[in-house]
Amino acid sequence: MDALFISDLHLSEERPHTTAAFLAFLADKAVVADELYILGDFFDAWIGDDDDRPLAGQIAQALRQLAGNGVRIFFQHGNRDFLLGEQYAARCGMQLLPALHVIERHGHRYLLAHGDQFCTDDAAYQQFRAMVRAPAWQQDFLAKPLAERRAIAAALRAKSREANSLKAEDIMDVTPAEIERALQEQQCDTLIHGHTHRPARHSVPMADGTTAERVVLGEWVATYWCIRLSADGLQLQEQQA
Ligand code: LP5
Ligand code: MN
Repeated sequence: MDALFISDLHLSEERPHTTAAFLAFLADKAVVADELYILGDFFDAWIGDDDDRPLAGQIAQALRQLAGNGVRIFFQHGNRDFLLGEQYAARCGMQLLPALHVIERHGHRYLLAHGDQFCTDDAAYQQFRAMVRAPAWQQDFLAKPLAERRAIAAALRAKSREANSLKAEDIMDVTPAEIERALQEQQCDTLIHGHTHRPARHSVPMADGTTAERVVLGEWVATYWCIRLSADGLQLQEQQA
């Protein structure tokens, strides 16, 4: 049983090389896996399943083909594509997962998350997150014409970039106490997440004296990142696109 995990591709029309790298990844690595987990910020921005941009169609077709080859595909939302819905997931042949999801493999319990929920020192972001994850807010946003949604998303990106440039680096990383709490609550020994764009493997000392692990995926820019989980254990891999 081989599972692959990816996140933070930030697919967009402006980054055609990432789309090409993803299609190559599907044809080369994913097609021989059993499961593919996409852990958010797959798209750089998602404003609704009714967006008719060609990129959405191209990616849906590629994922559907992978699913047709028998690979099970799972998707967790990121802070850029939290509006990706059941309709688009069905077009891709993938299953949407909740913000925290546990899988058991080879005697370990793995907690999967995008990772933004652990950045609790970033109070401004958590406040923003609570607002845009509320169903009523989403209904209201999705009822707006596409052009208006596009303009709001672009304005928010600009605001976010400006806000980030003023935030300290460690505020935008995960809060260690949140990691320990989540692992403890879900009774897991490994956490896999993305979002911070700080790919690494970290040991996490737990209150009960055991040591858990936190494995962080990287952003797909010049190289791409994936985690492979097999009977041999877990590997964090970086590859030239
Ligand atoms: O994304 P990134 O890496 O720049 O920074 C994130 C956090 N920012 C975000 C905001 C997104 O970038 C916005 C883009 C969304 C695109 C698709 C949206 C479609 C729906 C649009 C509806 C909202 O997630 C950033 C974190 C950083 O990660 C590290 O963790 O710090 O958080 C922020 O920048 C939030 C700011 O601190 C506060 C933003 C205030 C904006 C309030 C305006 C509300 C107006 C609502 C308009 C309808
Ligand atoms: Mn993110």
